[in-house]
Amino acid sequence: MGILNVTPDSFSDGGLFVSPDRALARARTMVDEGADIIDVGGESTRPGATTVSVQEELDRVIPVIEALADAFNVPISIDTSKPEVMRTAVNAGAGFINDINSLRADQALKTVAQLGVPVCLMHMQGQPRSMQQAPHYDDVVEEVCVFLGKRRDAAVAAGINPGHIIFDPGFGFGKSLDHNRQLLRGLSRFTALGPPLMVGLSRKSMIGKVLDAKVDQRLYGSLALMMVAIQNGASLVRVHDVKVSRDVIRMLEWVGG
Ligand code: 7PM
Repeated sequence: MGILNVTPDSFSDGGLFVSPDRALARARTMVDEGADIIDVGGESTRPGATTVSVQEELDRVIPVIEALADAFNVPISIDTSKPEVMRTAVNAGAGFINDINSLRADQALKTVAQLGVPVCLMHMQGQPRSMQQAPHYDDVVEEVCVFLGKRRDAAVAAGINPGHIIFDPGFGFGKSLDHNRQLLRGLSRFTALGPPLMVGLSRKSMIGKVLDAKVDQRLYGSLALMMVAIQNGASLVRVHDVKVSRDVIRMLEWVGG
């Protein structure tokens, strides 16, 4: 899954891809490099970020989704927590919902059940604005497992097809460096829950902390963690750098599981 940010304050792309033309060009590169899904996000979820209005988010993402749907056959994912944005995005051509809030917004479960598209349920402790202030767990792997299981139960109870559910432990979302490390080491516990597992590790601050590296110096660290995640059972990876990630995956496939 290639990341297409359409937020002017996006932490690593510097808001370069706001206009539909630029977004389309960036998406074309990722498709050519082997992306299977393009994840379009218009709501910054970085720690400390403030919220965006429904209208502002629609204005950012809908023209881009329409242009992508017109230009490519690649599935489009909408990265949002807002039911109105989910609905409008799917009507504009998106076929996948990526919700860092795990459909906890009012009407989100019902909306996705009606739309009938696959959905990624991600774990987050707290809210983006404050989640990195003092993340706490007694057993992070166990607590994330329990959370995802509950969200799956809520989704299925709301009428979402169980086969449409994907899990994501939410690296960096209300987690300390050591919590992220424990999640990576314990990732196979999540695969055992059933749904396919997605991970987002690309350029995240855990890499910056370990390597003392700014966001543009985190590529090799991202690839290393992605490889660990795949070896521990992840089947979807959300990345900025599609070509090099593809190379790593092809080499892993060549070795064989
Ligand atoms: C800090 C934390 C900075 C997160 C930036 C981010 C994920 C996601 C994002 C993820 C899924 C980023 C983000 N991360 N969706 N959206 N999983 N499913 O790195 O890990 O782009 S936002």
